[in-house]
Amino acid sequence: PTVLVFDSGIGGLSVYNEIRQLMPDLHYIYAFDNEGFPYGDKPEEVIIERVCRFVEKIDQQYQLDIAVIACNTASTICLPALREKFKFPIVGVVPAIKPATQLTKNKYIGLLATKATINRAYTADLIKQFAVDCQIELLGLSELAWIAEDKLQGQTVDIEQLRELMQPWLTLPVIPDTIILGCTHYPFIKDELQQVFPDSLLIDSGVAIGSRVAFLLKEQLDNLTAESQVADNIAISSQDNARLEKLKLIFKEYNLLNF
Ligand code: DGN
Repeated sequence: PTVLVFDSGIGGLSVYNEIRQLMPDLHYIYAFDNEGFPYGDKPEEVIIERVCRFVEKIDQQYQLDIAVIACNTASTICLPALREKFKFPIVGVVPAIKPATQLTKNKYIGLLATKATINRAYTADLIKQFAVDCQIELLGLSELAWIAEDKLQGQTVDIEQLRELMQPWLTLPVIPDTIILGCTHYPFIKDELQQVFPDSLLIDSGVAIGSRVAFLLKEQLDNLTAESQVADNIAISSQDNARLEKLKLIFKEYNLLNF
């Protein structure tokens, strides 16, 4: 089966990693809209239009069996439009609010995401549905996704800058014991965020998404044979630019070729 993992940037690689660990023999296409990155500051209609167009183009070329929108900012707005347009299953990645409510001990949760994800009605609904008995602190930041992209390209993360950005939480009388990484870029700076919040549990949606994809592809997976020929995994971007040169090396590490 052919699996598309889509993000605005390279954050979705954190989700791709989890899925591929579970199902190494599928055909993966990692596609990212680097021309539109970051999505966090874009109007909703623009994101819906870009994501639908991108997925359509890739489906025409590769006949997808499933698409994972490995971007919270896009998933919290695009899923209805995508599900209407395409017949194959669409898996969204949205903030792990439900798991957080099961893990928190002091019923105090932090949600870290892009400003757009923080402001979405979808996110408010998740909170209303699952976190009624918890208090939730929301923090929307534009900078963190960039910091994660830069780290993947070899730059060291400036912990002092992270501390500055986290001031709204570091000055709280009590810090949430469970912090949701509500953007797929953030698992890449988890170690650094853990240094800033040493006593909090940091969680993301990656593993749950892997299981969801396995569940949806169950029939096809059962029919996979040793002879099933799998084409190379590939990475596709919307724009060629200087940043891509470095990315090519990263993609090799992720077993993504033909870039
Ligand atoms: N990786 C995306 C997310 O999960 O929301 C957002 C990155 C961005 O476009 N700012």
